[in-house]
Amino acid sequence: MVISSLADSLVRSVESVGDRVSETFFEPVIRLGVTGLARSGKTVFITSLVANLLDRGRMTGLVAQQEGRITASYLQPQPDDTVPRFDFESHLSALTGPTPHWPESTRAVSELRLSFKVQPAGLLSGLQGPRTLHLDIVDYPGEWLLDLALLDKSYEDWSRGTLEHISNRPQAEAFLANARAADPTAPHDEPQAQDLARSFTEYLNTAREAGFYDCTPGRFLLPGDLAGSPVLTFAPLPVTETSRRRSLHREMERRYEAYKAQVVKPFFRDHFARIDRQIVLVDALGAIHKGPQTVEDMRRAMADILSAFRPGRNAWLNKLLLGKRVERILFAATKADHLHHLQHPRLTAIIEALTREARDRASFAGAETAALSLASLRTTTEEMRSHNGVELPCVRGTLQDSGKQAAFYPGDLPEDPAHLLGPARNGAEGWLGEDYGYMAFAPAHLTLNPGDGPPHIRLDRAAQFLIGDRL
Ligand SMILES: Nc1nc2c(ncn2[C@@H]2O[C@H](COP(=O)(O)OP(=O)(O)O)[C@@H](O)[C@H]2O)c(=O)[nH]1
Ligand SMILES: [Mg+2]
Repeated sequence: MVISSLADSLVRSVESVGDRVSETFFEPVIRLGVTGLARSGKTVFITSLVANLLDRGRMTGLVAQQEGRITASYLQPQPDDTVPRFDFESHLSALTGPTPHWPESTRAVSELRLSFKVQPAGLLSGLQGPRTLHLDIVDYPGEWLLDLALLDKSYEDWSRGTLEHISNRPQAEAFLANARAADPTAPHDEPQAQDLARSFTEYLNTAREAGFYDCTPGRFLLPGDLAGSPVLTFAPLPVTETSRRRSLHREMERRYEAYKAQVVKPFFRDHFARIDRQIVLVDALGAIHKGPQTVEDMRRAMADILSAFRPGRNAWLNKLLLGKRVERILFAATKADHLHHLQHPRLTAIIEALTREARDRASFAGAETAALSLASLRTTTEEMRSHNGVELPCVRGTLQDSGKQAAFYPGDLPEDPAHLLGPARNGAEGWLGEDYGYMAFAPAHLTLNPGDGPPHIRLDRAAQFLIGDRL
């Protein structure tokens, strides 16, 4: 059972503190990055993955598990003392406790170390004892990868591009009026700077809620402990020529540069550059429900996010990586428990098409890529229901809002993903045929058998792709 093995793993983690230092030198470590845009399902994914790697009854798709070679797995103190620990225990008890609920959203990077004792496979299996492998899982917001593009841009370029890009967005009206009213050549005035930054941040948040994904600088949305500091107190301004020292323009520029140097670069240096394997989570169903514009916007954001994995694109990053590559990247459509399994291949085809460009680039750069659809936590059961004489493949679960049970048919995803992505690319206002529904389900009450983690869909296949070759 999850709870007992949790207690057990905590005891073990205390025992093992003493020999941590020697371990790190001789025992291999895989750093797994978990990213995706806000609400794509990162926290739930890591929580369920770890729970299912501790109690592996539902992980038959993980070959080492199938072969009975994983003799133990346990949580350990993570190696990076300055990174917050991923709060696995609280998140798991939210999902699997007596009143199951979704964990609260997190706002920053966090990390967790899970270690395995594994019996070697093949010829060596009888000769060697078990070896130890550490899996460091790093959770970070996908929005932070979008900031990579800022490194190439001066404040003027960024301002011009941003103002142009958002000029037609109703969410940006208030900020744009503010920015137009400001005189960038006038002396810097802190209340005015704060006012501009505030209305720009408000724009970013409302745009994000309206379904736009291209909302950078990323840390404006998830400020964490930087909230209110000067590195987050700037905004794009209509600047034409260089202004005098101490002008609003020059101070905004200085802060923009500080954001790049003190927020963007440290993230890439301390976290991104050390990743060996990566999973990118995508809430494709949520975007499809919102409509073609959201789908297109998400496709672009994915392409931008993934260009970080394309070495050579950015000179600074290239130098930092020194030839190190992410070896494997998995693109996963999350929350597949909203669909009957008959529709899963179509969802997978959509995620493949959505990330196509990015996947091609990554594989040119030597990273192995794959796409699949998964549910980190399965909240539904499947059933067929007849409606006007047609049998519809539905899912049934507990509705998040009312707590009532309901059967749900989200609509028929097209066999050819181009039927969705084409109209999205061409700027269609709505889907031609049908609308795609979306229902928020609450996590189901669970009674887990000993040795089983929480129910999921294809989490084991994801784990096999990401770490299976090293077990
Ligand atoms: N039905 C279902 N919903 C999920 C699943 N994973 C995430 N969700 C939903 O998506 C929300 C955001 O997930 P979370 O992991 O917090 O996203 P994050 O912001 O990327 O960390 C959750 O609160 C759930 O409502 C899943 O496997 N199944
Ligand atoms: Mg999260």
